[in-house]
Amino acid sequence: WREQIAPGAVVMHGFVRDHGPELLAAVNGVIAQVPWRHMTTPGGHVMSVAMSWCGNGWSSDSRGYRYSERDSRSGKRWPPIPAILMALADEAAQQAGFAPFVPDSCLMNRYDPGSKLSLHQDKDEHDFGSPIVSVSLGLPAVFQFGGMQRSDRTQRIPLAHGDVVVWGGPSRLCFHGIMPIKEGYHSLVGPHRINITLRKAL
Ligand code: MD5
Ligand code: FE
Repeated sequence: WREQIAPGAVVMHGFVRDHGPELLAAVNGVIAQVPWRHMTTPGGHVMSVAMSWCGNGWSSDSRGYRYSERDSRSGKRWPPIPAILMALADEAAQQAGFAPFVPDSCLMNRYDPGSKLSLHQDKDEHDFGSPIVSVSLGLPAVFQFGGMQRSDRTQRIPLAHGDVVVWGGPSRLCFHGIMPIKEGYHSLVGPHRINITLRKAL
């Protein structure tokens, strides 16, 4: 079922529940080329979440965060976004009421038990008019969804394997995070949560 949790924010429960194997195959194809890595924040903290990406990639260093079409080490483009993810992003965005959505960046987060993502805003993209489409696979999570100020009160939203959330309109810049993932084992994904986000970054 579909649930609007705020203006522009729609949770599509189970939207991709029947497509786990194909989605994981797409993730693994990217991981073979861009292995999971723990990024260091501009503040010098190593993230508990492991990341990979395709389309425009993401980087973090002492100067801040940014998107880039090439790997600065090899000079090569990051791998393309798999077709199944482009199609899913467009379908979910349309059903949530957004115009055709053509993402140019796909970030993947792998959470192991205990991993978390502290409250933050996604504001390194150049285009805040486009939504972000987020896909949850594997272990469940509790999503924290706040307001435009870090200090605003947050709602806790459970997210399960196969859920898709579209974050657009006024929700695009809200503070959000992921509470520490509980121990567990998912029959398809194993002891992990994987989140895939599709974005228009550049
Ligand atoms: C996750 N990832 O579950 C989340 C899903 C990230 C990140 O937060 O930055 O990689 S995306 C949730 C999201 C995106 C954009 C806006 C809002 C939430 N929001 O306004 O709440 O790993
Ligand atoms: Fe985020």
